[in-house]
Amino acid sequence: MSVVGFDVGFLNCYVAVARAGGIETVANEYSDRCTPKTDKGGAPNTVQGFKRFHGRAFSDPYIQRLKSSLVYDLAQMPSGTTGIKVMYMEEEKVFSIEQVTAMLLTKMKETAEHALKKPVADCVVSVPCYYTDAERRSVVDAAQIAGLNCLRLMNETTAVALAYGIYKQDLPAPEEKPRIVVFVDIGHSGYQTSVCAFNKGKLKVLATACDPELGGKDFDEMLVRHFCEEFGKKYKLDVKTKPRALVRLYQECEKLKKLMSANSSDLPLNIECFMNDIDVSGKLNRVQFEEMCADVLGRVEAPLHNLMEQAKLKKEDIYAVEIVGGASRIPSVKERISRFFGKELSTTLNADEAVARGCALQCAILSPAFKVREFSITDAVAYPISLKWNSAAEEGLSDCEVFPKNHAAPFSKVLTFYRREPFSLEAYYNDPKELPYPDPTIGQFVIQKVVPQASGESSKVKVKVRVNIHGIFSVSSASLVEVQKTEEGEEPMDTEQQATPEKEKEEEGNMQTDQDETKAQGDGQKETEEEEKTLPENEEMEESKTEKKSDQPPQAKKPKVKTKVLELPIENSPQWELAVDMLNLFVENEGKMIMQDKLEKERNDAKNYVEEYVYDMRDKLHGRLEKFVSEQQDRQYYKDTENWLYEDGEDQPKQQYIDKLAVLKKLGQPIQERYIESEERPRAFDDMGKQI
Ligand code: ATP
Ligand code: K
Ligand code: MG
Repeated sequence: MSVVGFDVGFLNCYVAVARAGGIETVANEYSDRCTPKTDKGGAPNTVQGFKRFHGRAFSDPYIQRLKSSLVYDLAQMPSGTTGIKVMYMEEEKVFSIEQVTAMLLTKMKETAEHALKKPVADCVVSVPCYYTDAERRSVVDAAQIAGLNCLRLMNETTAVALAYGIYKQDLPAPEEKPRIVVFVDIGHSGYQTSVCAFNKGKLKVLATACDPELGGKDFDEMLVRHFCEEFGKKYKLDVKTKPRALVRLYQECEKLKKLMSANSSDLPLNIECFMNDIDVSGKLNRVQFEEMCADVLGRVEAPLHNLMEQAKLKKEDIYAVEIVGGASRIPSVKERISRFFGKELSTTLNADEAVARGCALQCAILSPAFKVREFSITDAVAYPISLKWNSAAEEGLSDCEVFPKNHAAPFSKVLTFYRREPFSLEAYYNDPKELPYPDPTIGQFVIQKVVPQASGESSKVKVKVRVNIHGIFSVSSASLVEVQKTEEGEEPMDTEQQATPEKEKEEEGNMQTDQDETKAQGDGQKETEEEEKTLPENEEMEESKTEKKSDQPPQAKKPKVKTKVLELPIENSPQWELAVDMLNLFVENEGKMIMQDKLEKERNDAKNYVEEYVYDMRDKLHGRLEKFVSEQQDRQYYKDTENWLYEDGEDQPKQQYIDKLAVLKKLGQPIQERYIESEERPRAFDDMGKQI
């Protein structure tokens, strides 16, 4: 069984694999199966930067705003979600975001398989901690399309925290005051922070705060803007009109930005034949760079404030501030963070690899095949989640916050309703202004097959809601407690008292919790069970309690009654969920494309063999084999094949190359044989001579 972690970055992706000796990271590139389909020339030959299109409607203002700045075109999928126009096998196609990410994951999977020399299925995939449910579900689907078994979607900052904590020998004992560490990850597209409490063998995420739109790309943007202006004045060039030039300018500006992190002196930017055959040049130093990026830099502090406020921590409580992510290397970014906390920053983790390594470590913990140090990870809910439902008493909508912000995750809770018929629950994020996302809906969940008790009373329905190991909310199960008549034929009493004794505790409140998730997954993680104390304003519960009290005083003696628990079917309709038949189709298509890739690779290999053979023979035919060519047309045949490879032979079916190679070898063999014979003959005589 394989143990693999995937960091799917906006710009850079990393694969980490676990071996007996430890975790090893393998960088890799974006999938080149498809190329961007666009009428904007000069596009790169891979599709990149699509990480933020998961779980979003095509009409989402974020998507619409980004559309014009992309080097590829977007399209609306039949379901309303976002797709990408690409060229696949010289044909224009639209792939859904799940398919595009699946292609990337397929490539990363192959990289891992190559490193481990065995098939890979189990893995942990990173996502930004600010991803919503729809975004997360979309990534889980992508993993499935790629034939992966994603054991956990792991928040990037949590992966970093695990990579930090698991090897630390000096963490406070479980009963001691925890060590509080802040993690900052600034990548190309996003800025994430978290604050975690560490004790021996465990970490708990206390809070997270992010700016999903602040990253290295914003600094590139400022540089590009600056040089567009400068080249406009200096060379009278309108760079924005030439996409190819613009793409090159972005690349050069990114390089310049990186150089600037190590140098404070003037640095040159030169691009030959930039536009209209003009060479351009400019220069910049760090002070100027920081001036033009003042607005971007000004956004570094806000999430840190937010983080500390949520966790109700003071700067003195912070043991260390660990920074990772490529853009955390920018000196002025570091300075801002360091100044905020009033302390030196720690860079004990590998800035590029920490996320992938953390994911691989989590995969190792979850994998029964791998023995690692016990380490429990409690993550935090990123956005407060509420449920609303139609009140049974027809008094309109009721609602209740089931998971407040920063609530421990994974986590399950049980809600109790008293109903006579099927009912529906709507889950939503109750703080829309916090959401980097226009629609607060999480999904609709219909609890089906609810019937009244034989007595005509409402049935007690227990609904289990949870935030699972991927950080995704769901209504995971529902059951109805059916009260059966006693043998003596007595009418049963109120439901509260008929509960089995060990269940009684649960029913004190109408919301009860247990952290079954990790247990269900069998990952052996021990997490402290918590009891949820808050009672939601559940009218039904209140009503039925009052009813009960008036009908049957609780102190009445308990009759012998039997209860039966019936599992109820739930109809789940999460927002922007990929329909099952679509998912299956995508799985099938990915399989076909993997086959196609394989065929294409074999075809290429066959072509390469012809090429190699021809070039090898060309040299030899002019060298040591020269005098063994009896027929001049043989020599001509090699020449012709060489030309053919550049013309018709450029793009032929695999069999053509195999046949060609066979002919070449057939011609070449007698020549080689004559050569060997002439070489061996004198030697054979020598040997014979010695023998005599
Ligand atoms: P995200 O986390 O947003 O999905 P990512 O994981 O692909 O993106 P990283 O690989 O962490 O991003 O960081 C890439 C960014 O870091 C790029 O903008 C890159 O230019 C920038 N970067 C890398 N090295 C340096 C450096 N030495 N100085 C400044 N910026 C750098
Ligand atoms: K990365
Ligand atoms: Mg990253």
